[in-house]
Amino acid sequence: MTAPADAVAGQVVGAPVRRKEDGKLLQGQAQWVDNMRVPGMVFLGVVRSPYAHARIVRVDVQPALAHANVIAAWSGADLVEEWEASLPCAWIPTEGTNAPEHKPVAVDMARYVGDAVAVVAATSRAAAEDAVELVEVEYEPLPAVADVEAALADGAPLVHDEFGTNRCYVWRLDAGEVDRLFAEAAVTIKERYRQNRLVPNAIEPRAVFVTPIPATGDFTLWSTTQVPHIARTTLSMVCGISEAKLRVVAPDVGGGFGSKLNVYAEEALALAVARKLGRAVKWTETRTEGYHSTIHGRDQVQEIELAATAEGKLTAVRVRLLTAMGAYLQLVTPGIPLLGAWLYGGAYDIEGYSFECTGVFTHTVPTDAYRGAGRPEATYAIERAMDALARELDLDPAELRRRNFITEFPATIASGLTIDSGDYDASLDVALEQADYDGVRAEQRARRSTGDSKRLGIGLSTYVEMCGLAPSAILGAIRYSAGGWDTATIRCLPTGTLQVLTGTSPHGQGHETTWSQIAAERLGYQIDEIEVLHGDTAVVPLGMDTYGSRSLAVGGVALYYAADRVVEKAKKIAAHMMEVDEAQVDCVGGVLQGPESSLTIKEIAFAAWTAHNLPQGMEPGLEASYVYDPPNFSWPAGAHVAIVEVDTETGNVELLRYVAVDDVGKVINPTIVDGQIHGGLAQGVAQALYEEAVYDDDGNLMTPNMVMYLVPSAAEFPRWELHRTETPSPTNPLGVKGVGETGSIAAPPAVMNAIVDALAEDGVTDISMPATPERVWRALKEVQQ
Ligand code: MCN
Repeated sequence: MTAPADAVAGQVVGAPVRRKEDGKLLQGQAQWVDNMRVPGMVFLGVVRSPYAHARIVRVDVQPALAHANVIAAWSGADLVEEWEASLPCAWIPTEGTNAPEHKPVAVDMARYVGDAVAVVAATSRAAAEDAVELVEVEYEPLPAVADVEAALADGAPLVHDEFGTNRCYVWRLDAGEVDRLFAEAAVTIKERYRQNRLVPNAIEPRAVFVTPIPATGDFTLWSTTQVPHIARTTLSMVCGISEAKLRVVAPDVGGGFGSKLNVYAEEALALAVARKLGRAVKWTETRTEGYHSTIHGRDQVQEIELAATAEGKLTAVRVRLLTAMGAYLQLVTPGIPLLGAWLYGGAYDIEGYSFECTGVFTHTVPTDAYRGAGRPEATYAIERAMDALARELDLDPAELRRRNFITEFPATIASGLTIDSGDYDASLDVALEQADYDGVRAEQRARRSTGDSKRLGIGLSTYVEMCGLAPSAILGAIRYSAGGWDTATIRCLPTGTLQVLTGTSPHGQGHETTWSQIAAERLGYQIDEIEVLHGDTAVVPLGMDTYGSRSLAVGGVALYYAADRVVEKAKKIAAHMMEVDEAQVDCVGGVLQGPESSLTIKEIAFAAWTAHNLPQGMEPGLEASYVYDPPNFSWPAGAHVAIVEVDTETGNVELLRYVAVDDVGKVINPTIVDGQIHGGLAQGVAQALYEEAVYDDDGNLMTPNMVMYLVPSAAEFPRWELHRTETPSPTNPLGVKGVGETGSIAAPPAVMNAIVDALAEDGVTDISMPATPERVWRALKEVQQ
């Protein structure tokens, strides 16, 4: 794909440049892991527990070995020597956290439906699938628990006997005199919400392909991962392979939404089997297998209390969470609720803050990062509670928000972090105007007065979130095991093209385009002259990958600073070539202007390559790198308005309109930003209206595929109405904030507030997500009794 004609140097940042990535995706030329083939490769099949909790009495792989196309098969016990460490959990929030050992294949006990108990290697995928059925496993089923509250009850079946409890950890954050503020408050409210468990549904299922070189002990692991760098470090530890001998490649990756921010059993397994057999190994999940083995999101019970004056000025917020870990701790499972821990006060100025989160083991698929990770949960609780408080005070929810917005920036919030910049009133102004708030309220009143069975509801969500993960020192303080920096290298090639190497690992976010825009503008290249390389530890050895809407605010800023270094060196060379003082050379849009002549960066790059005439002692070549550790998170915010029609006879909810006003600081590419918001909104509305992973009391996943788990399509959504306000972030020279998760963070409370707003006069004050017609209908029946 070529860039539009207007995408020339100096005008590129902020332009709606078409995505460079899309040509190969649309024309079937992408490189997917599952398409890779080499001679002699074998296919893995994983035998998974059908029980949520069962002792593994006996595993007999002999019947599978008798299959003509089966090469090998192993029980968990057969493989224990392969593991030098547990599958990684990089975030143990407290010293006393109960962190279980986590082997890629269970040995004595299966702890969730889907837990791996044996592995087969066969010459074709079909044979591997057949052989999985042939392995004989004798289980002793045990009682299971799938619900966080039931898991903490006396006598609940234990997920890990050795801890004597299902409590994983308790983490607290307290600021200000919360008890006093509650005691003195004119009004207090206490709400209880449930975060439905969600199944991430990336278009591309998970897959891993390992090619070993037995003679040298080298391995290349191709994975559908968001985190090739983290995978290399951690898998080398799990499998006891020198990190220098392990290359991890994330080729084209078809979405992840957090679910591929992980290091999975199957990746370790493929490595171990490749080592054992000395042959290439492939594993690709089926969708149903993925529902049972790829992490889930959310699953939390929330209790939130607000204290306020009679005028509706918030004084304190108190929060208690029970969060499902699932059966094991995956890469960042226990840390996910902590990513929301600072945000339960929302965009509001409060004095006292108390947060407590209890992580709870259940016999279910482990939870972990899913788009928004901790911030959708926080935003949901505070935004729903604000509407509850507005009802209590008989105030308009927009007015209540205005009375409480933080207005001075940078703002150190009660929970202790500092919001970089914002203008929350401005976003709300645009949102209310665009939604025609007063007009919709008038129509709502009119419908009520005529007793229309189709009620109108309008819901707000004035969110703020923290992304751009993250200052390494803060990550260290909250016991995350890695840094939050990222890297960029710019290599000016002699023939007038540019290579940009980034430590981020896009899987749908369009980094090749936006990184090209940043480099083009700084250095005077055309978009098509720039090649962005990523996702291969042999090409970009240092990086922290893509999640937490961090890539632009960290990796993109690293690129900006690397460009500074290129310019710095180019100036020296230009001054030398022009025979003037360096101070007399200026660089604008990649042109080095001296007093009498000018040179482009491309010309300097060629001169630096020939190295015929460089300043004394200067290294040849024009290339620079930068490792950037951000001084703060980035804090996008905005105001979203959902307008719904609720049919009181059937319980059906129709989302009529959705107006989203987002402030993500300066925008590099408005088309990509809009696309990111579209996707996030779709997932946020899906959480509110459609999606829920349901477990029965025995720990069986009752929604094990897309027939039972309702992933909406574009047909279910209205045309998203997107608008922007802009408060540049002062913490980075691009002025940018992240955008990748804003939609999924803001949307659920906007939609649910709209539904409750529609039914408030009927007496309905809460409906759990997803607001299915049945749930809405039942809520109405309950209040009518
Ligand atoms: N951008 C911009 N201007 C801004 C902010 C961002 O032009 N002010 C551009 C960036 O340059 C980048 C894109 O928007 O091209 C997203 O940037 P950013 O907000 O930094 O987010 P990341 O690139 O770090 O992506 C991670 C984020 C997360 S956490 C999830 S989950 C998510 C998401 O991105 N998963 C996605 N978006 C996704 N999009 C797709 N297609 N697939 C996924 O799995």
